[in-house]
Amino acid sequence: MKFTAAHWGTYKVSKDEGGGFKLLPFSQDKDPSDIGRGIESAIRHSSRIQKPAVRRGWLEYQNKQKKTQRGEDEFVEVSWETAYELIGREIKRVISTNGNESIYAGSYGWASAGRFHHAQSHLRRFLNLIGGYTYSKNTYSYAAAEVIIPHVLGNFYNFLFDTTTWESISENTSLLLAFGGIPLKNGQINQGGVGSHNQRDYLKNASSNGVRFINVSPLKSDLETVNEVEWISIKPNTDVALMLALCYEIYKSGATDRKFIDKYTVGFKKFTKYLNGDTDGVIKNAEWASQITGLSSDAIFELIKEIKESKRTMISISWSLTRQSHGEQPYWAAIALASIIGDIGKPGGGIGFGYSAMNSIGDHYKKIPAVSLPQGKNSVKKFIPVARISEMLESPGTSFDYNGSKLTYPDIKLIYWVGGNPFHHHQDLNRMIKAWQLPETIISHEWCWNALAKHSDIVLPVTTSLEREDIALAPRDPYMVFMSKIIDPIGMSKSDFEIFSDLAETFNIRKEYTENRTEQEWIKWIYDESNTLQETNHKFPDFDLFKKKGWYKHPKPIDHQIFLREFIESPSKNPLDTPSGKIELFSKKIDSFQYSDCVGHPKWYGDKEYLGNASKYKLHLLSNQPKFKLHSQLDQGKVADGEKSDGRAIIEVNIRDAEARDLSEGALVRVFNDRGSCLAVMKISKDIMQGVVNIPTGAWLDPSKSDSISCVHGNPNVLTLDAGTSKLAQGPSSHTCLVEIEQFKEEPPKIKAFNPPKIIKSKRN
Ligand SMILES: Nc1nc2c(c(=O)[nH]1)N[C@H]1C(S)=C(S)[C@@H](COP(=O)(O)OP(=O)(O)OC[C@H]3O[C@@H](n4cnc5c(=O)[nH]c(N)nc54)[C@H](O)[C@@H]3O)O[C@H]1N2
Ligand SMILES: Nc1nc2c(c(=O)[nH]1)N[C@H]1C(S)=C(S)[C@@H](COP(=O)(O)OP(=O)(O)OC[C@H]3O[C@@H](n4cnc5c(=O)[nH]c(N)nc54)[C@H](O)[C@@H]3O)O[C@H]1N2
Ligand SMILES: [Mo]
Repeated sequence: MKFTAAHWGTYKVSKDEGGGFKLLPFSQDKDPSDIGRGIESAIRHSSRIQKPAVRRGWLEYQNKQKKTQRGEDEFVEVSWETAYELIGREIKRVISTNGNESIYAGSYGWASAGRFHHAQSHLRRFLNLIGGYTYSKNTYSYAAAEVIIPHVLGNFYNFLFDTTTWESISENTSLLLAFGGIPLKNGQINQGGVGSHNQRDYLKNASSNGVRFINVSPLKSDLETVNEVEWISIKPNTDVALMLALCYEIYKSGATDRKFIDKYTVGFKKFTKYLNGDTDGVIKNAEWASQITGLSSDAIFELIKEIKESKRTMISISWSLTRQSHGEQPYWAAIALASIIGDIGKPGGGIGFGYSAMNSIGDHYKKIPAVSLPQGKNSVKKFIPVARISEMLESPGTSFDYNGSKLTYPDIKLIYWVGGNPFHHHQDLNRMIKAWQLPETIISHEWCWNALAKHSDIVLPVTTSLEREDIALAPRDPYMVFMSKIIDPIGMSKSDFEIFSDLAETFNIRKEYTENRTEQEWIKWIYDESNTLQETNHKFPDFDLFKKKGWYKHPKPIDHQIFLREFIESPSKNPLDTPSGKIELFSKKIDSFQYSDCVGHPKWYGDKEYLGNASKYKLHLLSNQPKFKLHSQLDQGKVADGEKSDGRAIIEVNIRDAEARDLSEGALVRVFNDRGSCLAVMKISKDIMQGVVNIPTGAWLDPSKSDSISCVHGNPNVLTLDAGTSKLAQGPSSHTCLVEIEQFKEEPPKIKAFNPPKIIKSKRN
């Protein structure tokens, strides 16, 4: 039996005689995801990169004369030998003239599942052997939390993965107040692979067990269970104001859990001074929050009543709340609220982070220790917070703040990108496209002609995970899968490992890079080394047996994990990893940084770009995760069509906003602001708050020559804000964005996102 695994699930593969294949649900999967079937139509799609290719302008002028722009140029196909020679020569030149620091290989992105063919690990392993590279820190997923949580609550990854488990919620929670909902569409994913999708069952069980869910979100669909869910629609980016008002009103009414506050937190007094308005003259009461959030004071008091009457309250905050201007604050404010309620560390109570953001969150499996491909050591110390890429390219040498340090941007001459798509993930793409013209050379490995490939100078074709063997071993998922090779590599594509092994030859370091192991030997090495880390009574089966069966389920569940239970049981014996050892409602450390956009306690900052401040652009654009794909992956496949209309992205618009603009269902609209514009198709809905619109991410960028449309396909990142969350985390702010929409009356431009660029057969080939 052959299996394959992806971030969106495990699939049984059935091959037909003509060389085609189908992905069938994995028998162990309770709730298989359709996303995987996207590969059936994508793998041989005309967008597939067949051969190494070099941008003509780069090849002819090596960028000495910038006659052509990245993204607009033709490509020349070359042999692998020529490609390696060009890359080897260029990397050596850049290192000798500008040093390794001038190579950027932050190379953020999800690439494929599979523990051996992890694209970035190969890039880093290769570059570390030749002196290193400027790297990136933190993620696009939750950078603001990654940086603030250690100041407030201790280790971020404990917060992320030791979340109170669903069983504990089902059995003990009375009220689950979910900011940003618990979107089941996102639970399809698990980084590194997933055996069985459980989030739907968990939600259903909790709901049938009588847990009361309240969805605080601009989108109703963010929380769906078997029972009716109360939906409190809130203006995007204003949750902090609501949380602060809940804190203030509970505190003022004398219902604070004083014992909890005194024993487990520091800084409550300073925080309440702010709530009382002692520091700024503004009392953070329900009336105040009502002006900001769009909720009535009555609704806020109703919520307070529910919290007070609830025996056990869980405050859940979705990851999306970090991806907004001041994205540090929703986390800090939610932690303050949970502290005032006092249920932290108790079964089913306290605070939870990102239920259903991935399948493993709130799951009850213990981490399976596993080794990764060793990456070696990076001799370059320079890094950027990952979402500051455009600024880095625009402003070499400029200094900026980050988590208490002053850093400077390096002067990047060469970008090497494998396994991610910045033309998907980054904000304000028009700005990025300009900045992207500045480096001397850009190299990428891709399997399809997406915007990253089209905006590179040298593009090397990689195999997909169906064209090579691998092992799926995600530490937070109990299933391990042997990923069979299903078809031969398409065109001249090679795995990232093969490419870097060959490239290493140019630097005389092939042996150091491969350690004389083949792909198969590395997979076995990962299996064997990981096996040495397992407890004696839970060793993996013999490798050949595992390979033959195709999968293995780790037997050891843990149940009823309760976040921070040990700390609550004994704060002196199990202090938190914060300066005080307690929950910091006031952080002396953050206060000492003297950042005006992130002071020493949770605070409402407002922003220049949210509905409370809308003038020219009156709608708040959300760009949430797509239901039918992972980010931009498999957008060219058939499954992704589920989220499109006539091949274009769909924009969900409240019925009153549609009426006010005289826009009808299915109409083609131009969505625009000062940063850019895209086309999308209208879906009129009552399930989105008035004043809010949503375009899921993932449509491949399809730039147009016309100044009035930046993307004809519907990539929302031509519109989103590219600014750090604050000086503390400098995280991305994609959910902070105001736009306007209007009917698009011209002839609809053709979608060319999936067309390869013009390719010239080279004499050098
Ligand atoms: N507006 C807006 N923007 C967002 C977000 C949002 O909410 N709103 N969310 C953000 C978040 S949370 C994230 S994590 C990012 C995700 O952003 P990315 O992770 O960059 O997006 P992907 O589309 O998954 O990119 C993976 C790329 O790797 C390629 N690939 C796949 N397998 C291989 C392989 O084996 N080798 C190589 N070399 N390449 C391979 C795929 O073809 C694809 O182009 O987006 C962020 N951007
Ligand atoms: N199907 C699918 N699943 C995925 C992914 C994917 O691409 N496709 N990506 C994966 C990745 S990399 C990540 S990081 C996670 C991300 O997981 P999340 O961060 O949960 O993802 P989103 O879908 O962006 O956000 C969830 C909801 O938050 C709401 N929201 C946005 N802004 C606000 C706000 O200011 N206030 C409130 N109250 N609500 C708000 C939106 O309505 C949105 O639908 O998802 C993972 N799961
Ligand atoms: Mo993410």
